[in-house]
Amino acid sequence: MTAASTTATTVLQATQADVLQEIQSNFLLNSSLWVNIALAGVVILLFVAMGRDIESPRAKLIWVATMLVPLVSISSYAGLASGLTVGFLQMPPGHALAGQEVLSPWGRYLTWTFSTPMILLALGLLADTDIASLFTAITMDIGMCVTGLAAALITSSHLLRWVFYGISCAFFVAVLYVLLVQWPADAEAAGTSEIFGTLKILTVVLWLGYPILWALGSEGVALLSVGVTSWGYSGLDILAKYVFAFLLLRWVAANEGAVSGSGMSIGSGGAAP
Ligand code: RET
Repeated sequence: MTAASTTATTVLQATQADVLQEIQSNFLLNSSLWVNIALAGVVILLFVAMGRDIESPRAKLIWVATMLVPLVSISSYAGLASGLTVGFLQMPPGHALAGQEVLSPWGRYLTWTFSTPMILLALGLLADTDIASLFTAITMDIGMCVTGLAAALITSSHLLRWVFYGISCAFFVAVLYVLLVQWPADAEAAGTSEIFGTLKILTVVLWLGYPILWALGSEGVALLSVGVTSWGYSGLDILAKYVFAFLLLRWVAANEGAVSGSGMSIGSGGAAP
């Protein structure tokens, strides 16, 4: 075995304990994870309290979907902080960190597959959209997360990392189309356009930050360190998840009458044909 391949083998065989040690020795990275765990814990308790009087089925469904956002988040960040969903990857030739062992918090991309559909479900229910549109947004979003995970994990080819990044962006465009073009009309018809408009802008602006951060961070052109990238995602998460969910739940709790449908009307609802 050559010296280079011995190093590669060692890197790939890094144990969870090695990864944990690396995370804990990086204050910036470690703090970006624990701040979110603490915040998610507080937010979960707050949301339980805020939703205790909600009774109508559709409002309840919005509440459960919204509650799942910090619940997935606390699990996701605990996975990252323990080292379970973080690994060392050896970047392929052509990458700015080619040949180096780079710490990859891939668990983030995996758990977005579960949290972001909940955000879209809550928004779709708020807009009282139809099931085809809801299905489109959620499946395109899952496609975006899974191909984003692939882009982060590929170590065989630098080009293919960016090919998957491009595919993920294409899925993202479909999500943006539904959010910006289809659902505003549905929300208008449902009488929820004011709060929908606020949450739509918050979502679109913040979600655009994620692919930018990916491209600038160690997964992409490596202009930002792992710790700075992680704080970037943590900051975006705080706004895109907790602030978003708080605004939504506060509105639903105060305006339950406006979303008091059965919660089973999806499929027949939506804007005018
Ligand atoms: C990636 C990289 C590949 C290209 C694109 C991405 C988009 C990610 C987004 C993530 C949103 C996450 C949220 C999480 C909350 O729990 C995967 C970074 C387009 C938009 C809101």
